[in-house]
Amino acid sequence: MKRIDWAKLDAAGRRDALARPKQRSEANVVDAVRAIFDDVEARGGAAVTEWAIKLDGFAPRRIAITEAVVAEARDALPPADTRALRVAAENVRVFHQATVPEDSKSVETTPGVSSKIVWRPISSAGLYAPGGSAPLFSSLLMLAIPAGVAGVETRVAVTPPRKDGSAHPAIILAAAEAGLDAIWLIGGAQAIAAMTYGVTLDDGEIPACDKLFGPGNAYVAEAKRYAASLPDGPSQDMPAGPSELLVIADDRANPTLVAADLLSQAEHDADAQVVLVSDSTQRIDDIVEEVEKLLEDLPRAHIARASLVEARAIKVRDLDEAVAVSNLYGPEHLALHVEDADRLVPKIRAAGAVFVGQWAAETLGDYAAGPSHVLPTDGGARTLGGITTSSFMTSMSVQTVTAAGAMQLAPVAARLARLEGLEAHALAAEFRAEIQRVR
Ligand code: HSO
Ligand code: ZN
Repeated sequence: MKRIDWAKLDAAGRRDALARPKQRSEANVVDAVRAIFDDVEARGGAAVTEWAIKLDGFAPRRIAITEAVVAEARDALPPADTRALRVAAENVRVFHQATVPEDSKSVETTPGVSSKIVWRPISSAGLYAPGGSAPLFSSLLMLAIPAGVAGVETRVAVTPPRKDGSAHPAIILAAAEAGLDAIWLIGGAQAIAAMTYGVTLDDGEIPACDKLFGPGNAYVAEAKRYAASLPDGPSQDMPAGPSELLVIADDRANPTLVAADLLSQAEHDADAQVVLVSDSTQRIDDIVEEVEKLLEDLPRAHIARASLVEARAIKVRDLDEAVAVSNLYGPEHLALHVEDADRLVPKIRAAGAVFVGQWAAETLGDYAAGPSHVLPTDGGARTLGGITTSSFMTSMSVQTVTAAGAMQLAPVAARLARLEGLEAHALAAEFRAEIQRVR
């Protein structure tokens, strides 16, 4: 871990200390994604199949989530795994059902002029669950369940095939828990291109989706970004790159718990971003020592070590300064290992998810607390929230006007229209008043 004394840095030094390394959107990634998209646009399903075989070794496969398929997946796992998955799914469902955005009250701004905001589900959502070195069936739950609760009619779920071309049984069970009727085994930019243009494949159709969701590697992130830039293309949820965790620890923080939390994100990815901020040099020393100790027995220590090369331990003056550092960084996850952690929450302005106090392990949130773990990275949390049911919905204003309301507001609108030089606008307002006067 790099040790940093915040007090010794000037503004530029502080910015550098919190900078995320540039690793994505490198020219080769951009070019590769462009080539795939251009090919899929021109040749459709044939291109998708060829790219999938070339890059992952297998043609895209649709697995229907039938009773037989689910039973087979269940048999392949210990019953305790199936039960744990069910508990997680249930918590995610309950949380999202309770947090569906509600239509606003109707607001009368002028007598007879009333408006409200109403929410509607989007029609189709493309859901990407990453594969890579670990099958992230949890990400499938965290996307597909909120989408289902929001009422999205068409949920298209994709995930890369395993090395042998199959799906992990937990992916099948997660799809079943989320009520999906199928999951497509296809990953990478080719999967995103398929959901962007809509393609016909040997196993059926992947429809063009209105919005694309989910974390992924550099190619997937660039593919989503590119898809969203296309005229009439799908929108995307957020930049979701390698995992990030910032821990604020005071001098009473438990070094083992903090170290375990830091390693839990470092083990995701060599590019994972881990930041420790503390007002106690002694505690930083204890935590760094504990990290080394725990690393010895971790199966993914090589990945965690690679991530820790870029990790930072920042000494600050006090906890207010720690919060300021965190707000500047805007971490995907923020863990508060401090006494009376509740006290800090009102000061936090930028984080995808906040874990309050030593019992709130990020791991609990990653799997089973309820809120979605699909969250913005790369500083996105400064302006964007993570996935909620509202991510799968859109809102619109509904404006209702009585004759009396039109009479009263028409002169105001007409004047402003003429001020902007828009005569037809002015007439559209004034006619409303005039037809009432002649009646
Ligand atoms: N921490 C990841 C989510 C995850 N953790 C999936 C375990 N599995 C999101 O940044
Ligand atoms: Zn995680």
